[in-house]
Amino acid sequence: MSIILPNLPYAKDALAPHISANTLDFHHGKHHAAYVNNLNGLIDGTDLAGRSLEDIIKTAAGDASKAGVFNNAAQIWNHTFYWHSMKANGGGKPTGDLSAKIDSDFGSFDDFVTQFKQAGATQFGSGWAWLVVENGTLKIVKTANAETPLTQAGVIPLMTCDVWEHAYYLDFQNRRPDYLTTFLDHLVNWDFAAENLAKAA
Ligand code: MN3
Repeated sequence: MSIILPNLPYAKDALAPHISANTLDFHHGKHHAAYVNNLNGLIDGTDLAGRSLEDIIKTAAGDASKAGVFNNAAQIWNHTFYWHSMKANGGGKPTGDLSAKIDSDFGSFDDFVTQFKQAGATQFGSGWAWLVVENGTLKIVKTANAETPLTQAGVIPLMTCDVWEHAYYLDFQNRRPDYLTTFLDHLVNWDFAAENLAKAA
């Protein structure tokens, strides 16, 4: 059984005008799809064929001979997680337990915003900014290229923002900080992050 490209959880124009249908057309239809095609080509006929995506990622992580498998598999997982980390009319402040936990673990929502933007803006080159829960405490982490918190013991991802240039260049050109601000103000799906936090408890 091959790894399948999941559909976007919303229409291609659902995030406009913040992220255009054109960006999602390329980002999901070309970039995400290419990782799926590449991975299936790499695992076809090997002992990784037929295994779950998460299993493939964890098996290939840290194995230099499986770097190509890891990079493509982790990018498939990261992108699917990123699509769910956004929604139409998202953004703003979370509510409930997640809001209270952000206040207690970061000091305030504004401190969280500052730290999340800082992580995304300072990830040199390509990568990801994440809100995670590590051993019960919320943290912001950044990862390079395809690296994912999924492989780190005790760390559970809650939501992520893709800071590879292909995520924002058509809509924001080089203005990555503006993309991060738009992500937090208009797109982030706090319901998804709250569900992940509830499952982590
Ligand atoms: Mn991407």
